[in-house]
Amino acid sequence: MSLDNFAIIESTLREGEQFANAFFTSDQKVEIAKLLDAFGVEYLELTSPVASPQSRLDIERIAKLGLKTKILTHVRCHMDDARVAVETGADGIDVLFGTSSYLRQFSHGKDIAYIIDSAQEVIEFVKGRGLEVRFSSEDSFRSDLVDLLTIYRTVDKIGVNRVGIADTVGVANPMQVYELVRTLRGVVHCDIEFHGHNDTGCAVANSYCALQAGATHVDTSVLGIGERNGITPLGGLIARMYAYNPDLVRQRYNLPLLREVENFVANLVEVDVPFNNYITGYTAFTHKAGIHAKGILNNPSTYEILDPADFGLTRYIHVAHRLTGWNAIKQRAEQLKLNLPDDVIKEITAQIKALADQKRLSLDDVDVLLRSYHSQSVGEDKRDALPSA
Ligand code: HCA
Ligand code: CU
Repeated sequence: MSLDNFAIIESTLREGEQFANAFFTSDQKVEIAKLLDAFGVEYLELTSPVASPQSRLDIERIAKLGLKTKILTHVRCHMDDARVAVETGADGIDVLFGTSSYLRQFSHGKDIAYIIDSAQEVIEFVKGRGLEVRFSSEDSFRSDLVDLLTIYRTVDKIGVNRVGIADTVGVANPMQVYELVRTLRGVVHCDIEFHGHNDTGCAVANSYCALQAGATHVDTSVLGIGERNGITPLGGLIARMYAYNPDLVRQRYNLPLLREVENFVANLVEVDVPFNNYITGYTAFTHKAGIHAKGILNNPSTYEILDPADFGLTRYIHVAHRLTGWNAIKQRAEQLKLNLPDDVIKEITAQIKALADQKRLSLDDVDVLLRSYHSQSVGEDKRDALPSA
């Protein structure tokens, strides 16, 4: 399986609903679903229909919208839930079981034979209804490897479409993810999904390593919202995949919509988009040091692996500070349509650096200086041109 065949399972409307500040009305869910569909994600995962009556109605409503993206709902690996889930109109059901010793001991207390029996019943039932079914084990990285592989091998034989590995507590590192997915790839024939929490900042790297090791599906949410500090952010995964294959990402996704969907969700859950957010952060395309500015002006690829124009964004060169360089100042003069020779630009740059050693400068300060030099030089030109008395 090649990295180019990855699919995004966008879980803002499931994992994202588990974010502390999340409350989405039915209309807001529809709006998020439509935006993500227009963006081009392959799947949307929606909160379990047994979570609440409105959750069930919302799946039914979204499933009827006729979106291009496939609709999944997410339930416990239990017939009570599966019976309701198959009636919602969803295209597929993601089922989940806790296999870690913590969950077996402190949560549901079930043994592996019981897990396999329930999985078999649920998978056969969902498949019998003609729907796609995924089986995933919660807290996979703190589960016994032999147990895990036994369960996955069995569900693969039963005919599950996909098995899922979940780093529920965000404990895994990229090499561990690679190892586990690689091992699993040798054991099952079905697709493999990765769901990674971001407690130690590894979610994007872990997702990418999962794909490198043969996973086919990655779970994301807008801005990474979810339990605690969340999961793999959609924008982060997009940035990562773009770095790997820009053409593929440009073809598949409507990239300028990323900022729109992020702003929409940020607003609903009352958070700001972080300044250092992947792609859309306030400083994501801002260049500062003189050497960087010069490189960018000559060829943006010198310091940019992502082209802001692909995302409907623009780069910004920050010139008003002591790390500035004359190439950046010259560019600013040109933007202002002030024609000044290079030696004058260099003199102005020296002045800006001296001033910036004293205080924080604004772009206005730079502009005032450029303009005053310019009017001086124009004045001199005019004087030169005056007829001599
Ligand atoms: C949870 C469940 C889950 C499920 C992931 C999956 C997790 O909220 O605890 O279905 O693959 O992180 O384990 O989000
Ligand atoms: Cu999760």
